[in-house]
Amino acid sequence: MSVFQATTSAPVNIACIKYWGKRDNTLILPTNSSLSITLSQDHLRSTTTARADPTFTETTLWLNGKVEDIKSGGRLERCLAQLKKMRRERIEAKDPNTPKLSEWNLHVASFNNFPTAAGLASSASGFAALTSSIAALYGLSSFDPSKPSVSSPSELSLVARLGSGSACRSLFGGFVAWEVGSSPTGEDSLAVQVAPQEHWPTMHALICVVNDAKKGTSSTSGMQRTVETSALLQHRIKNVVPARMQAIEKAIKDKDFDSFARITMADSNQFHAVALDTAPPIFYLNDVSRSIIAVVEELNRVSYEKTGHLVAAYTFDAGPNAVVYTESRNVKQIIEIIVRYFPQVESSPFPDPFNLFSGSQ
Ligand code: 2P0
Repeated sequence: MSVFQATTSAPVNIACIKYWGKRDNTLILPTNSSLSITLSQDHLRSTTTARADPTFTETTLWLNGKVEDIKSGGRLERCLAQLKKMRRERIEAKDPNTPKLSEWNLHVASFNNFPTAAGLASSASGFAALTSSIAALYGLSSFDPSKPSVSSPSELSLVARLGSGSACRSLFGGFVAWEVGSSPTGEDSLAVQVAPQEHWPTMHALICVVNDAKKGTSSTSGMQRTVETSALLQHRIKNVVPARMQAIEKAIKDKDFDSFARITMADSNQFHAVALDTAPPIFYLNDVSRSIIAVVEELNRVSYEKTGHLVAAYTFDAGPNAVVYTESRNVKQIIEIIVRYFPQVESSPFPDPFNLFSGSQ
């Protein structure tokens, strides 16, 4: 008897231009474009196995070994419905002999190798891995380069987006834009690769785990409150992000680290300003986060005076953890400095544990 099962994994992505705000909460359509780097090493990944079987009495999802509720009309159900529709239309309708997997229940098991919901983009890798594993199970994506794929990564990014906005960017490696789109039905709000990882292989991301506890305000509810209450968000959407998207894409194409770093830090700071401009205000950074900003700013000031160039760029998502982008030649120096100023928890003067590991992007 045939077994219908597929396992894929997807990494976390870290945004340089932040997504914060939806214009459609059901279809997950953003208020602005965003751009991220997908991490390429094994530290921060979700791995998902999907299996279809006619004997399964219901569809079940396990997240890190625990059964998750599948809410009726919820995000997961919308992703599954879309993948089933693609399977029906693109495969089963064309070949009457092919098994009708779209009619069978699924068992889906997903594992994160890092803390869930700690501002480390677990929903991004999670929904990207879920989408790609079911797409592989359904024959929508081909792992054999000699066979044409019946769906492109950008098309699958539309499905992952229905699960979690930032997930659409984890369908690609390297440097990835999520285009805001203008259609009310969302078909042009998809991810595209700006450049593959090999384009700028010296770019590294240092992940500084300031606190791996579950975050206080979820991104979903936080950004909704921001859309409802922040005047600064409207300025950001109209007057800031479009020019920044163009400028950072150019910086990436030119491998211009100075411009990349300035834009990335400015956008992280504006995102946190917008969070603060929300009523009631949202605080994601803590004292350790702010100290990391001070250290990187000072490093860049000294480096700029000496060489005319910057050495590092910090960015923070919806939590206190820092990601520091730097190029290969500066990784050792940056790690040494961070560990000197933020010793590991045993001897740390700070209340929060501080762990650091590095990976190339
Ligand atoms: C980003 N974040 O661009 C930004 C920066 C957090 C700060 O994408 O509601 O978990 O599932 O679409 O994708 C977090 O938002 O929110 C996020 P939903 P998501 O990476």
